[in-house]
Amino acid sequence: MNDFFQTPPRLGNQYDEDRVLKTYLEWKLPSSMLMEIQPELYRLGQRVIEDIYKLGQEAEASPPKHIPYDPWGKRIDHIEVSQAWKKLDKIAAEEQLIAIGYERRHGALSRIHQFAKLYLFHPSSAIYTCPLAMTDGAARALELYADESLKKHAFPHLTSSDPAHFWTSGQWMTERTGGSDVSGTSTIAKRDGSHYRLNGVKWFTSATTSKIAMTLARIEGAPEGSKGLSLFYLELRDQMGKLNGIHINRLKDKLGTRALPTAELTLEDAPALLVGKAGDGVKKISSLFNITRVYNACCAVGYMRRALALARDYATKRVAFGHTLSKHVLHLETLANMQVEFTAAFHLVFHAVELLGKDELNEATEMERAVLRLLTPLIKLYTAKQAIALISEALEAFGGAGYIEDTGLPQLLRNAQVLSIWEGTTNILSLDALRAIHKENAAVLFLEDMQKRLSQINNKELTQSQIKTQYAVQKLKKYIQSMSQMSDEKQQAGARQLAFGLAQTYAASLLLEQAQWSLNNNKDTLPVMTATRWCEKSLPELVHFSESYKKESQILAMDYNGFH
Ligand code: MFK
Repeated sequence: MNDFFQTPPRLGNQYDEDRVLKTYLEWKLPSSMLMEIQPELYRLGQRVIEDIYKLGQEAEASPPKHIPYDPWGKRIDHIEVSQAWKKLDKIAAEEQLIAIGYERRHGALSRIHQFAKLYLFHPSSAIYTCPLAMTDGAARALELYADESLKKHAFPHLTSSDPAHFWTSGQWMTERTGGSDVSGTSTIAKRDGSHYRLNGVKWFTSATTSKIAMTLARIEGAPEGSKGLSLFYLELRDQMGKLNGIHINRLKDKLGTRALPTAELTLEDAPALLVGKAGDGVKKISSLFNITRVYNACCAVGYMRRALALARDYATKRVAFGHTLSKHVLHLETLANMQVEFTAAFHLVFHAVELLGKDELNEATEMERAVLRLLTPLIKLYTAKQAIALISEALEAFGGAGYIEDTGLPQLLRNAQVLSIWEGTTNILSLDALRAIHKENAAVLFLEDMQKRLSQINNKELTQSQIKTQYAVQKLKKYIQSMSQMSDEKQQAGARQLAFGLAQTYAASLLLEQAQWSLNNNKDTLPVMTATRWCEKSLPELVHFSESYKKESQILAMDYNGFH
């Protein structure tokens, strides 16, 4: 009998083994700050393969349950979550996963510290990063728009590192009429003394066990459409733990993110506070979802790195045709391309994180603010697609084992699939990029920023890639200039390719800058290989949309030209 058993993949310390993260932090942080936070990152890098990993797996295996009635028939709408999910909440507070971003002990660089921890935490956390993302976004929206008394009441809880005081938040935007277009929101807010009462149905409410939520509603008599919406704050339960005018209709049965309770709710006179003045609800909640979109991208790169770490380790163990996979050139080629994809995504995300920190402290230049505005939808849309593709490839690197539940691998792909859907789909974010280009003139400054970064590349090893990227910037510039002659329809048809092109070219400029820093500082040539390969393979081609191209797209999309 054959007594062979395959050796499973093993994860090492997720901070210590992550060359890309460590190099980035060395590049960006003053050495005193790095020395201070390194032990903490090392410790978290170990926890995410030990206790946090186990809790994440337990939480995935014990999804939440909705208990509508107590044994005596009384409506209670209890959502029972696993002990593991509760412990992840406690760990998130203790690890200061939100607090670091708001204590701002390292000024603008605090966001880099915080997101480095979130990036390590995410892949083991059963997506506890979802409530954290919304909590961080709610803290930011309250910081910007709430009156002093609401801020004083809620903000310290959202940013607390004490599990006994820490609150998480939900973000309820989606109704049955749709999540991309919120103009049909039918939740009505009626004034009741100093607060409001909300009535309506919310169709997707993630992390429904959170203490508070931020939501959109139309104040009685306000205009139709999205312009008539206002932003509201509500607390889900009263002092006794009873839901405040909220009925849980059911929990969603989802493809992934199974540890995370996502509910359909009916609001019946639910008490709520108006955040800021009436109106401008979408604009105000955009301060929240612009944060959750950065989280989404950070979680995408966290997942990419995890999938690669597993596939890379397995390649040193799995033997096929007489050799380990790591000796097969085609397999190496596959892993190499995945590593390049991940590194490009990593730099896009952490550059946005760096700018976010500066922007929040009013330390960003006009150019940096414009770049952040455009980069936020770009990183969200681009890294989500990369993560799904890369994780799918990583599963294939395990052969049949990648398709088997208890290896823990399918869970990665299922969970990653949500990244391109929630917080705005790829197309909605491509249109948001257009919004940033038109409303905030962001493209001009974005292109200038790339040109400036590229003009500072002077290592001869990087010249070819520098020239290729400069050429790509020129193509983008020409395309963007030509948009002034295009109808809105044509601009929209081209929005996704433009968004991808901007993201890919911006990534090239960052990879080149990082490669130059590495050559000059520690003589490491690996980033040169990464940048070179990215510039060889991943710079964009742009289609110019004509009337006949548009007609062809319609025929192809509907697979019908009247012929058959
Ligand atoms: C692991 C990480 C986890 C992440 C957490 C996941 C939790 C899941 C919870 C959810 O999924 S919640 C649902 C998420 N839903 C969305 O993200 C909405 C997607 N749809 C859009 O983003 C639409 O573009 C949008 C709803 C914003 C369209 O609304 P409108 O009202 O038709 O847009 P309009 O009129 O262009 O913009 C209204 C104002 O907001 C304008 O400002 P002004 O009033 O000054 O003109 C816009 O400039 C501003 N605005 C819109 N998007 C903005 C923005 N400002 C800054 N940044 C943006 N992104």
